[in-house]
Amino acid sequence: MNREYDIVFIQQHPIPYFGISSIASYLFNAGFKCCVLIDELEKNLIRSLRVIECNLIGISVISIETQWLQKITALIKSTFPEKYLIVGGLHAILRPQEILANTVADLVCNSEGESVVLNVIRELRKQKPEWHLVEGIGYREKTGKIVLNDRAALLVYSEAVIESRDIYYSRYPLLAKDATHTFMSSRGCPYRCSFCYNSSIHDIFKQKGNYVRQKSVANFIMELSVHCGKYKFHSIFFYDDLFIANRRWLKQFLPLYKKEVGLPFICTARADLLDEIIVALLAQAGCKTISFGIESGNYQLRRDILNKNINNQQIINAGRIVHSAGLNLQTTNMFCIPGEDVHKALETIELNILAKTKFAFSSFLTPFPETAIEKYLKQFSGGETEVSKLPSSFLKESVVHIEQKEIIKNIHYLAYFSVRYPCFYKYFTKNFYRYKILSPLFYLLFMIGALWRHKQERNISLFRTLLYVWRLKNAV
Ligand code: B12
Ligand code: SF4
Repeated sequence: MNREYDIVFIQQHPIPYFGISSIASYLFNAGFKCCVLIDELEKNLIRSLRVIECNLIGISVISIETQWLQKITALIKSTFPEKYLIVGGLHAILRPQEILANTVADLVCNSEGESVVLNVIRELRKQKPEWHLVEGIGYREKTGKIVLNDRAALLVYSEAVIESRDIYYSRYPLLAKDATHTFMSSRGCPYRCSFCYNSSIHDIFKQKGNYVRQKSVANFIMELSVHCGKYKFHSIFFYDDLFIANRRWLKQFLPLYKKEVGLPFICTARADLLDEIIVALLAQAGCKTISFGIESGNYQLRRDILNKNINNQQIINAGRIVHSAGLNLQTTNMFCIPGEDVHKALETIELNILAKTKFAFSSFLTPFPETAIEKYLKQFSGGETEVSKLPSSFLKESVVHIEQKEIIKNIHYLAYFSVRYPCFYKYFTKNFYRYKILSPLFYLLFMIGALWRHKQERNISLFRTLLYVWRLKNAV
């Protein structure tokens, strides 16, 4: 039997997306119906679409997914030429023109999707939609000319809307079985590290409200409690860009969280915002792991190239505070940064060891579209980042040209074990990192380290870890 919806969302990877969940909750609150199809979980996406009665299809995309987007839009449009296709997501916000130029989508959403999708649905109910009236979209005129309307105002969190992931779990119960569920209390981050989307997003929405927003404590506690009441899981990962950004909010939230929810959790932080008081509050509320970006062990690179002005001593102090409170420290690090040499790359391992990092995550610096680092690298290579040339994962390959790249790649592959076991660093890494021929072996070690880190951080069995990684194999 056909089911009727106002919009069906499509995404590539088998994980609940916060963006789609938020739009779905907003629509539900306004009396509209939607559902989601995950390409990697559907046996035959087109067949699934056939049994859904819906005039509007919305696809979510980040910059690394543009090839998938081209393929999927072409397939859907050739099968259902009468349906409207709207593309949203971070890449649509960053490069809306490019999406309309390179795909057969009818509309692009250059803003946050909540109010935009609502207005698009309403417009489609008119006999003749007037797309020039809808803020936050781009479209093609009959002549083929691409028109981008003004961006829509940023979402204001409403107490009436409780974000829910039922749209996912009703169709894919398997997703609800993850041991750790992720939540976001906020959008954006007040800082502008050059490699992060926050370095450009503030300017994009300059006239449209404050990009950094947080749900009220009451609303977020309600969201967590409703979710915990419905689904069984062991721990929470607060996936906010910077969970500890607002100290006052945190001081209200943490005691209530302990009382009403009480599950162990991991959260994101910045070394220069951590002190004994905040770490103690986090620990009392059930925090087990704090994650912050060291990025590079070299202060000049961190400050001048990455625009993260936190000095080594602040990082070491923060790490020690976390450690003394009995919590694990997880750090994010990057290699192949312009100006980096082997010596500076090794400093990254050494600073992590000094900060007593337990789980070091590392990747290659990747110039994602419209970030400040992309603009910086343009000066060397000329031209914008061609998204089709971005590596499908920033864990294996680097697109930045630096002299000692092949050796630095080895240091990255060995980073996890080097930080976790300083003896391994002293006796193995330091003796072998220069041998390019050993790269495949080091990459294998990197993958084993990544698995092990995931298992330990979430305190789950190896079997569950393998299942999770297998499911997300195309997204890591
Ligand atoms: C969760 C997450 C993931 C998830 C899900 C990604 C997703 N598409 O949502 C997974 C694990 C799959 C993932 C993977 C990767 N990620 Co990621 N991820 C995030 C993270 C932390 C949160 C995304 C999020 O939910 N944001 C909050 C919601 C509310 O915002 P939103 O998604 O933009 O949604 C709003 C609008 O875009 C719009 N919208 C969204 N979808 C749709 C659909 C329609 C139809 C419409 C109309 C509107 C619309 O409305 C939404 C609500 O307002 C972000 C950082 C961040 N804070 O955004 C990084 C981020 C998106 N990831 C990033 C990267 C680099 C990756 C990886 C490449 C990393 C890697 N492993 O190599 C991979 C890519 C995998 C692949 N091969 O495709 C970068 C992307 C840079 C870029 N320009 O694309 C980010 C920005 C991190 C960063 N700081 O730079 N990621
Ligand atoms: S502190 Fe983290 S989230 Fe904030 S801009 Fe820097 S990298 Fe992005």
